[in-house]
Amino acid sequence: MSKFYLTTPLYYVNAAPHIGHSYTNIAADVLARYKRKSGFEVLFLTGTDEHGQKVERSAIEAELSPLEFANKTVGKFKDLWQKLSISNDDFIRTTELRHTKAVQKALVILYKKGDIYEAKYEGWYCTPCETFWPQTQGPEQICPDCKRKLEEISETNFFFKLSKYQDWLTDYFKAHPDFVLPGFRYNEALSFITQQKLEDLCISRPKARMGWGIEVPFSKEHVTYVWFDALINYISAVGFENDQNKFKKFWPADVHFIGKDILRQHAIYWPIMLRALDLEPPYKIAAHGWWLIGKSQEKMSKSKGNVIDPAEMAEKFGVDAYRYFLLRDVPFGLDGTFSESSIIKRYNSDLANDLGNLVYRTLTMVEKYYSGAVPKALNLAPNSIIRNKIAVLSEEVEKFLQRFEFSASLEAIWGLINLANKHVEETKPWNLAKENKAEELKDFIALLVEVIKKVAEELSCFMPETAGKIEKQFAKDKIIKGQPLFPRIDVTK
Ligand code: ME8
Repeated sequence: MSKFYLTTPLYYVNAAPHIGHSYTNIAADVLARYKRKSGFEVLFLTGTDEHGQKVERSAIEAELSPLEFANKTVGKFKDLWQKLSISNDDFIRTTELRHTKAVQKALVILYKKGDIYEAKYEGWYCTPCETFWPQTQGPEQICPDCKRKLEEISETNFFFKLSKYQDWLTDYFKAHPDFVLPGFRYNEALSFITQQKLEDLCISRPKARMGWGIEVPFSKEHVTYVWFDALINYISAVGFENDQNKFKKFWPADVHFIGKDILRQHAIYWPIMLRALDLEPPYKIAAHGWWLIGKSQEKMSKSKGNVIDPAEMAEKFGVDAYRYFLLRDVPFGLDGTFSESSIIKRYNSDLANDLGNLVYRTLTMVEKYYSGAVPKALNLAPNSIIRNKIAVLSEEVEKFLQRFEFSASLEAIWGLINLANKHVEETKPWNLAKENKAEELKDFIALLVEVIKKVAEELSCFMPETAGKIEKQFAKDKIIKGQPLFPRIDVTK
């Protein structure tokens, strides 16, 4: 059996999860479910990033130790994943022994090899991003990434020779045009390595300044820089340090799902770290855009008070409607604007009107004309447009999912739903019934049932609960008619 190993970022535990985090995990979950369904042995990994200054500072504010503080937030992530039907096979915390030992093992290998060296750093530093910005790159002492004020520091640290591998990475990119998807993110990462010389990466922090991290095995005075630590999780979870068989089986990862904010770390630092360790890069990196809030399209942040709780959205609209909205409304890779009114719009049109209506009207007809017994198809006049669409749908969905085009795969599924609804309106089955066209009616209803079963099959990775409900309603010869799947939301209420 072929394996498929996919990952999400490890989220910082300094704050509760928000819709952005849920987006990445939902996308990854759809692919994980899809690959399982296609017969792969799937390993779907998510987890939490628990070291570093951000977490340390939040812990101090909360008057807890960093680990006590992390323990509290980890629960929120785990509960959320369960609530959102995320089917991860593993959850890794960077404070676990399997991880800290793997990080130390990697550090020792690179240090012995001479790819890590000690040097003095004098320059600018962004605390929230935990990033060094050598003077040349920090105009006006503002962080180029987050735009907050930089701090000036001077200290001895350990550095990793990114620069040594710049040419190798450039060649690697050129030989693997699908390494990063979508394509415009690939171009962005490639231009980062072709348009400037890479600076070596500072991979330690002096304990005197920041003590919350994995101790550098060859220096008691330093802990590991949180990004070097966190990236290693992708190999520590599959046994880099403690299970060679598992490691051989699952590495390289098939895809790392990330947001565009952490592209540089994943597309540049990480492949170089792996190369220096004599390991293969991941096959693919899938980088999505951001969910922004409000008319002014702001990033979510605690300080702006505009953070949206995914659990609350799932409670309000249903887990599947929430999953559907995120993946359907914005093509993967682009930014989107999140609002409840856009969820309601999608819900009422795509879920209530299209999908819900098709299922409900079909159940009603089976009940009314056949006392609930699903008729068998006679295929008197096979509807070739619908039949063709049924025949090619799986292939279409597969093609889009291979390139992480979630929205396009949902559109393809809705293509079939819409054809079927249109067919109902054009055929007017109530007339067939009135005119005693029994055989045509049978054929017509049987085709609708076939469409619905196909739709449920294809939707099962996106909307597992809904697909399950539909499959149950049509599982036997006799239908089980329940409540409408997606009752319309009345916006005036
Ligand atoms: O960066 N829209 O953790 P993090 C869409 N610990 N996705 C968003 C988002 C938004 N507005 N905001 C966050 C870290 N995300 C590191 C990662 S990996 C080894 C270490 C999602 O808690 C998106 O996936 O800041 C983004 O890349 C990630 O959360 C950042 O999470």
